[in-house]
Amino acid sequence: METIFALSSGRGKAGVAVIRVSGPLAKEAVIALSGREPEAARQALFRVLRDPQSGEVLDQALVLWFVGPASFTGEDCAEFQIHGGPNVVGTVLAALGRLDGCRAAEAGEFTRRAVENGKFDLTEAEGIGDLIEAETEAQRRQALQQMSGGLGARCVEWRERLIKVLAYVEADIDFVDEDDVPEGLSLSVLPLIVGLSEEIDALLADGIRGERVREGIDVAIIGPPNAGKSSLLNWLARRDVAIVSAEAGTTRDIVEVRLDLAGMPVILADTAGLRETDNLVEREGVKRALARAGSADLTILLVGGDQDANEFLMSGSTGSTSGVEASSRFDFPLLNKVDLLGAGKESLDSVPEGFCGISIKSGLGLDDFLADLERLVQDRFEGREPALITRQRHRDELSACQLHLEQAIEIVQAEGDEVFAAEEIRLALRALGRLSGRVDVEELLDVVFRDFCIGK
Ligand SMILES: Nc1nc2c(ncn2[C@@H]2O[C@H](COP(=O)(O)OP(=O)(O)O)[C@@H](O)[C@H]2O)c(=O)[nH]1
Ligand SMILES: [Mg+2]
Repeated sequence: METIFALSSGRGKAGVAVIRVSGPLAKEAVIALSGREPEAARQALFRVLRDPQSGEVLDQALVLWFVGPASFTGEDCAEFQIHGGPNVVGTVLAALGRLDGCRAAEAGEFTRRAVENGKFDLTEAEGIGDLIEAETEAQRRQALQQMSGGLGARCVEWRERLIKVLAYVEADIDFVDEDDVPEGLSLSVLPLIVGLSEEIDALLADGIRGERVREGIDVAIIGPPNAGKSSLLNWLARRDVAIVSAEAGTTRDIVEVRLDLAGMPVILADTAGLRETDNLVEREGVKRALARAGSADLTILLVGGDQDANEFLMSGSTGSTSGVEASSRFDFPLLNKVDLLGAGKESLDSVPEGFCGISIKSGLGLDDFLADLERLVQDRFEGREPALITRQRHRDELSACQLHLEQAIEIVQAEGDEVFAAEEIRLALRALGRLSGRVDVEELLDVVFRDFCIGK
C-alpha cells in the first residue's frame, strides 16, 4: 500500500493550510520533514519543517499524528498544519513527493481508503462528499445525517433481517426431510419479507426530496412577455442578472440563478415570454420555456396586471393566444404590476382569485410572496426529518431490492420452490450490499450459518 498525501484544505492564500498524509510511511514522512519521531498520537506538536535533502527551513507547523486504525482512513496518518501561502504549500508538497513510497493522492482517495478499511460505508462516504458541497442549511442537515449513517444504519438493519429470512428459507430447503423442521416453514417468513418490502416502499415514496435538496430544486418562472419575469428573477436574486426591458420578447435563453430560500437550495429559471411569434430565435425560446416548465419541480406563473390573468389559470395552460399548450400546471400564480390597478393596498382587491398580487416596482406584496414561496418549497421538499435517499444510485439499488422482495413474496405465497425464493432474497441482499458497499453476501451467510447453527 502506497503512502499518499494531499492538500486537504482549500486552494489559495489562507492563514492555515492542512496537508494530510496516510499510509504505512506516514511516520517516516513526519520524521523526514520535522527531524523527529511523532512521539504523541492525537496531539498538536509544534515542529520546524525542513527540506529533507537541503535542510532548508520550509515552515513552522503543527503536526498531528494518528496511529491506525484510529484515524480517518484507518491507516497511520499525519496532518501538517502549515501556513497557507501558495509557496509554502507547494514546497512542502514537493518535499513529500520526493520521499520514497509517497505519492500525491487521487481525488477522494483518503475517503476511499477509509471505506476499504471499514471506517464507514459507501453511503456515509457519499455523505462526507455532500457535506463538503453543501451550500444551504437543508443540504448540510441532510449530508450530516447521511454521513453519520442515516441510510447506512437502515441498510445494516435490513441486511440482518434479510439474512435471517434467508437462513430460514434455506433451512427449509436443506432440511425439508428432517422431522424437527416443520414443512412450509418459508410461509412463516412471509410477514418478515412483506414488512421489509413495505418499509422500503415507504422510503421510496418520498417525492424524491432528498435528491432535490442535494441537487437543487428547479423553479421556473413562466408567463406572457412583459409580465415582469426577469424583474422577478432579479428581485429574488437580489442582483441584476437578467435583462429587464419594456420591449416584449427580450428574454430568449433560459437565465438561471442559484438561491438559498430559507435554507433550501433553489435553481430559479427565467424564461422567454410565451407568445406566438414569427421570430425563429424567440420561437426557440418559447419552446425551451415550455420544456423547462414541464420538467421543473415548481412553476411560478407570472402575469402582468395589464394582462388577462384568467386566461392562463382557467385553461391551466399557457393561454390560447400563444397557441401552445403547456404540459405543466402552475404551482404559484402571481399577478405583477398591481400598481397599475390602483394606489396602495386597495390595488390588491382587484387581483383575480387564485392569484397572489405583487408589484415589483412598488414592492407591494413581495414580502408575503417570498414567505409563501419559501413555505411552499419547504412543505414540498423539506419534511420533518432529512430524507434518507439522496441519490439516484440509492433509489436504483433500493428499487432493485424491492423488486426481488416482491418476487420472493409471490413465490412463497404460491408455495413455490424455496430454491427460487431463496435466490430472490439473495438478489435483494446483493442490492443492499451494493448500496452500502459492504462485504459479499455469501461471506456473511457463512458466518451466520456457523453462528446460528441453523437446522441443528
Ligand atoms: N408598472 C410596473 N412595471 C413593471 C413592474 N415590474 C416590471 N415592470 C416593467 O415591465 C417591463 C417588463 O419587465 P420584464 O422583467 O423585462 O418582463 P419579462 O418580459 O416578463 O421578463 C419592464 O419595463 C419593467 O420595468 C411592476 O411591478 N409595475
Ligand atoms: Mg424577460
